[in-house]
Amino acid sequence: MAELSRIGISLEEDLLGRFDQLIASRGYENRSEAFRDLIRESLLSEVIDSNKPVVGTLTLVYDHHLPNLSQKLTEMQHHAGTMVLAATHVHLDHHYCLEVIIMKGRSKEIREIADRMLAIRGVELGKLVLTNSGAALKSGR
Ligand code: NI
Repeated sequence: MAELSRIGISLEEDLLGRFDQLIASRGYENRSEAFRDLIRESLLSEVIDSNKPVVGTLTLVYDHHLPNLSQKLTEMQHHAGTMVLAATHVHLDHHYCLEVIIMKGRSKEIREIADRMLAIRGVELGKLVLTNSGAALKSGR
């Protein structure tokens, strides 16, 4: 673990009270870990908005009875080439399939691919989560 620095923060009592309630409801055991996570999140959003490579996890739920839908999604993944690291398919029930597609690349390109997949008729739910290894947060790379 990296060397720790101690800092003091001044906050309005009311704000601190609300923060303590929030972190307790999320299961944090102390403020330090909650602050660290908030800082990491802010730094990560900077990385994501930059041109640096990130990892995207796209979750899709779609009706596989619609003609050509599965093939269309597969074709788009082949078209994205090496950006797609892995894809997992789960048959949810008689109608619906869940697919999780893990991609690596620039956030703009990952968002474009995700938006195109989400816009296809028959894709009923979906969400893209962008993240990275955290290495870029530590060293500023
Ligand atoms: Ni399926």
